[in-house]
Amino acid sequence: MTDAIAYERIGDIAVLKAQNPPVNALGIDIRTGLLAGIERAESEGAKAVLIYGDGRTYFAGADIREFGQAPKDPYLPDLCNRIEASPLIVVSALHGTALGGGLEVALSSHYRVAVPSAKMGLPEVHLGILPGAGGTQRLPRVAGTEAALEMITSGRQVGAKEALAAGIIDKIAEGEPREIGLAYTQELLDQGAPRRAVGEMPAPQAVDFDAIYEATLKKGRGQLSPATCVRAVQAAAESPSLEAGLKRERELFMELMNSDQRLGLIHAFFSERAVSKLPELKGVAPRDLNAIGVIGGGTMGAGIATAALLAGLSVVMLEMAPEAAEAAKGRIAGNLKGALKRGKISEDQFTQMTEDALTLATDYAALSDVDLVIEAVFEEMSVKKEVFGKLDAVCKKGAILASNTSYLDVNEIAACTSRPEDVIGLHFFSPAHVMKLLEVVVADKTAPDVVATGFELGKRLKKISVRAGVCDGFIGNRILSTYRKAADHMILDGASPYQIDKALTGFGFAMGPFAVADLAGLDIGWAMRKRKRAEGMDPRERDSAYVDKMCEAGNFGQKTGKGYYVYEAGKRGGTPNPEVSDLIAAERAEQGISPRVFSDEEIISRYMAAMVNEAAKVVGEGIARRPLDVDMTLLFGYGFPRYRGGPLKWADIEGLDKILANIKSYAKEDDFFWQPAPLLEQLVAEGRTFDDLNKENS
Ligand code: T1G
Repeated sequence: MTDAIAYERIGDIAVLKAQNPPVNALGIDIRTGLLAGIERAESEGAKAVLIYGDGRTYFAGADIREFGQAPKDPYLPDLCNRIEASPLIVVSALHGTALGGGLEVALSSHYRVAVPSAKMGLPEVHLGILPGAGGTQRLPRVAGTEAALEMITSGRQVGAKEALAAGIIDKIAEGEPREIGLAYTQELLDQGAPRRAVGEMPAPQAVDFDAIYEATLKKGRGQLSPATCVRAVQAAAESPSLEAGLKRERELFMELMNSDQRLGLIHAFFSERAVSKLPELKGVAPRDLNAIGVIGGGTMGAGIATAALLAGLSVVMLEMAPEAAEAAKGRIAGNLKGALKRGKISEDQFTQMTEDALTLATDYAALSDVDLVIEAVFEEMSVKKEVFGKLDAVCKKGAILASNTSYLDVNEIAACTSRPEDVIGLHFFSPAHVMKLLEVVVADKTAPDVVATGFELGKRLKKISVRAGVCDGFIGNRILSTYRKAADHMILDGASPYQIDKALTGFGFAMGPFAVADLAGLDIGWAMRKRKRAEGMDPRERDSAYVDKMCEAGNFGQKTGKGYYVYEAGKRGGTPNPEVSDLIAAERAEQGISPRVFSDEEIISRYMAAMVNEAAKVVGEGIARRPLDVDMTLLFGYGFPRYRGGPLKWADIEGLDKILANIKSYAKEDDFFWQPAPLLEQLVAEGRTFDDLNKENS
């Protein structure tokens, strides 16, 4: 026996308790312990076996950290078959989250009881794989084909009630898993209940698997695992035996296990958890965080206030005039009504948030007692300085002064206060109560406990918080402006915005850069180009004015009904705006450019090379601490396809030497834009990867 599984005998029942915190992952020690426990129970004449998990949960799946290593015997699929084949009745008592291989162990047990709060599911699709220990064969046998297909292709967790109704579990009981497990097992023994192997149940009904496969593939936008799951469940319905179905499941599992998408999605899984863990914050306690102030009740300010209210914080919303404050409240109430409609909050909670937790104010004095203030006013340095000057005068000692600026220099903002150590950037993404990303922008003098409080706020708001240093555009917007430029250059040289958007949605992005520009508003980019031109651009930098002409004509994208695309009321998406092609043709003629043909492959290579190169500069300069910080920023703030793991994970898989070679060949046309990042050249020269840096800096 291993320590991972404790063996105990209670009467006729052999009790196997899993003790592998934090989530009883089914690593080698657990698997070895389970097999030894079953064999011991059988050899010592027990009549039944009870399996349950110590701590916060039943098995939450295979040990993902073992993926990619040489598999060790006993293998999970074999262990599940062995449990099911036991002559004793085997009972699993579920609590916490019985997920993936965990639910598969439960399904190979003969009976399942759960506490009311238990959740269960087969989320393997989210890791780019499929349930590989019999889940695609056993779940449809107990829950039916459609229900199993929905659970497996979505990876959704279901609650105990829904699981009972679906036939996944047999009983719900209040109490500790050990107690309800023992009671139920004894009840079964007293009733003389038979062994009941799910695998011996009739094969599930066949459905139109081809149609479901095609629909799932389309919905996956290039992600393979959900559609591959359909083929595995199809094997359950169409195979002559369980063994044959399990064999097909294994083949499909290995196909996905050996895929780049599996690498990308598992990188995303662990990076999502690592990104808010900074070595420099070890042992640094955050400051108190109960009441916050928000200045500016526009879309961003109202979204930030909404996120804070939903997280249980009290909010003082400061506006310049009562009407503006009421309008802000209206926006916040509108956001909260959305949460009410989706059942995220109750009517009472809605009222409590809008009437008690939210306070409107027009006088800065109302902010004198809050723990943290977030400024979300007009993106102009002089306005920011005026606001921070006033905050410095009224806020209590120890209050944190944060700016939601998306570009401006947080050091310069901090310098206009007497307490730069209490100033930080908290860059939310619109809509702020929906978008998961939060850039925590650390200025030169920001105190460690202020940084820790920024991350604490992110955790409370259920954000993915990423530490960023101060530079123009921090991590995300800086990299965005570079790959956007690469796209603009391709348009000047012959590509069309629509071909570029199509190539990148084919690559997995939810939207292409030009559809995104229309969504965000073309006036934002216009203001930025005007600011840059006023500051003076390097003459070697390529520029194009055709978009400015669209803006001068009042076409700002979705909000004006026309931009790169034309938008009809009530219709999703837009159709290409014919005026754009004319403007581009005129621009090329003016710049004396003869357009050439671009393949989708070249468009993606150039776009991604620009993104990876700038990201390598951002990491090289320490603006981002680790490559995974960049990956999470692009995943949660810029629609980068999760199954590719992020631009730097993608680059590792693609091959850094290949990307550097591309950059060097593009530099022959434009050596001002295509300057290889020193870090990229260093990694290629040393034969190292961005993942090596992640490991060295975590
Ligand atoms: N393996 C290894 N480590 C795991 C793990 C797992 N399955 N699940 C969680 N952890 C670590 C996690 O990295 C973190 O570590 C800590 O536990 C707490 O997790 C054949 C092959 C269970 C709902 O996909 O969804 O079975 O950061 O911060 O928010 O079919 O973790 O502290 O060092 O997320 O309370 C299928 C994955 C595997 C479930 C808990 N199972 N886990 O959430 O805590 S594939 C999954 C989760 C499989 C078979 C196949 C969540 C959770 P650290 P946490 P949480």
